[in-house]
Amino acid sequence: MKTNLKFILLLFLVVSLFSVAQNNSVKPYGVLPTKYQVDWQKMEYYMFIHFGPNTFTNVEWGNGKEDPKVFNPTDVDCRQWAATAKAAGMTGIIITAKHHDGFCLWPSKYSTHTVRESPWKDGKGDVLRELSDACREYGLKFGVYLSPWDQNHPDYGTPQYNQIFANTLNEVLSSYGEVFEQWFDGANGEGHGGKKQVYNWDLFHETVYRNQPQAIIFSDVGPGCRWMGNERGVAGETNWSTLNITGFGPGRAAPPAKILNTGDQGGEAWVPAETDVSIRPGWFYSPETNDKVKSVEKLMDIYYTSIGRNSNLLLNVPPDRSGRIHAADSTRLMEFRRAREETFADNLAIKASVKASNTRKGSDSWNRFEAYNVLDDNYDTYWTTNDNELNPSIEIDLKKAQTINRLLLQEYIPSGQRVESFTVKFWDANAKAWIDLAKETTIGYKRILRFPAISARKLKIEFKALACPVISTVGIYNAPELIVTEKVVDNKNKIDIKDWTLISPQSLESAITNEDGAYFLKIEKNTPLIVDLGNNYKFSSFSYTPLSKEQSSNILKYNFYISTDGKNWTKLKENAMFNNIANSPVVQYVSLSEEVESRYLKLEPLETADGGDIYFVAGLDIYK
Ligand code: FUL
Repeated sequence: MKTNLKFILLLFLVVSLFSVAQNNSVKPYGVLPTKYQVDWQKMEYYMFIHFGPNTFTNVEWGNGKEDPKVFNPTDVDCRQWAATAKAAGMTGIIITAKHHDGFCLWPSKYSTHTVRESPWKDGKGDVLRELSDACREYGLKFGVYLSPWDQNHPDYGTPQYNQIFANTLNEVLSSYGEVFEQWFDGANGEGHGGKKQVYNWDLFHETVYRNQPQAIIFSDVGPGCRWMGNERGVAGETNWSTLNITGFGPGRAAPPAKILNTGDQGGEAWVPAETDVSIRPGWFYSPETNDKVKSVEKLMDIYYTSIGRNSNLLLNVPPDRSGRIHAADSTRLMEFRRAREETFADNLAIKASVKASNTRKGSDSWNRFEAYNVLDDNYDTYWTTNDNELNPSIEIDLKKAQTINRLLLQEYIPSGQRVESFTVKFWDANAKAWIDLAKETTIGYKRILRFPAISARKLKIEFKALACPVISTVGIYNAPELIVTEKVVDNKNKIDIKDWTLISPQSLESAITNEDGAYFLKIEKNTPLIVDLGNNYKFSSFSYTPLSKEQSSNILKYNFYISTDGKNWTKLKENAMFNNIANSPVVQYVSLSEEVESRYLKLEPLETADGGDIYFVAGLDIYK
């Protein structure tokens, strides 16, 4: 009996070894994505929703002390969000179930700061229920953002809070069906009692996987996918899906933003990049930004610098105060979809022929590793070479000279990320020579190159790979010029002030700086900015424009004063904060509690975003 079993096992082993040899399958290289990570990467483009008390208060970070009654949308319509996402060509929606203010968009058992305490639907509403149902109805995947930083919870900053947060997570992840992505914000500030929390990430991760084994966990360092280092939508041109994670963690323990932007070649874990960026200047809705929705050109740019650079795109579209996606945003999303469709409508590669410098031999009667596999629409068919071919090339013949300006490449990532660099050349029929068109580095799941239109019949792509390349797709396009449909409307409420003078610092000339074509003031931190508007003006909000570069010496904490005579000052904001300015240095709008009248403005910096002793000002404006 025993011998029989051994014999059967041996036979099985021989047969399977034989079939591996016959198949001549590609050996995977380096760390690999899980099946769930491959499925996630194929989702490419999905919606972020920031919604909560901040929607109503014009701030980016609430402080947890807001009255839950401020959350009072008149017409929440999650089906409209889902219909918009679907029509925009998106594959899912991730919602801020709980942001840093601690407010829960569902009636959580573990908090007293939730929709239940708000007037919305007489406290009987549940945004997560409505949205998860709507996602199912529209065939979208559903994901949640939960901030461990909680400025409302009385236990934040104590050892018991970690378990409370795990319970909160458990509640969400067991109540609303399948969750494709769990978004963990690394922000870790002070809570109620002025204390910070040491997060128990192991406990949080275990809670996610127990409920949702397939969920992709986002954080600065994964494990499912990673932040790509900025909120501008620009992933690294070189972008490895692999990252060294030992010794690093989310938030302050994260690797430098530069590393998150490019990943690590040969990194120890598969942690692909996700690009999160907002369609408006801020993450939350504000009426001030209705005319600042990103243009189609900007969104197309972001498409190329995210999805076109081996990253998924999580585009934030914040619902307005009624609880619906504003027409300005949904119109733009549809224009963006049209622009993508027009760009990629006609893949000239489909009608082309291709030959490779080397092709791996398969066992099948048709060779499943042939180069023509790169020309079809099927991601799961690919061209590959013999194991020792690290510098092979393919030549594509378009059959006649064609005008082209885009090239799309995809590696078959279940076999790992293998291409280190590649060169694209085109055949110049007059010169009778191959001319260099582009020299680039990584490909990964998807890489799209833009270049000025050329006329070419033949293209050659030369690869330099760490292991024989496995190329799933080559697409060649002639993208039409973008027709810009939007008009840039000036902010109607902005007060135009012509005859202003600078009182402090004393000289404008000594403070002004020009870097990369942008003018801004560079001032010592203990010198306040004082402006004489020349006349008295009535206004009810102001804005500070920082230098638009992450982690700069922009103002983080400040006092703001007004005066009619330049001597007696009224302090309107004390120890206030331009939240999230380090990662997202966009114009900061500040509403005042009532309309005021003043001739002089004083902005007194208390702390800068990088802790430095100077601060930058690119603009200070007032609004009706
Ligand atoms: C950041 C947060 O601090 C912002 O408010 C926003 O939620 C963004 C997506 O992540 O870390």
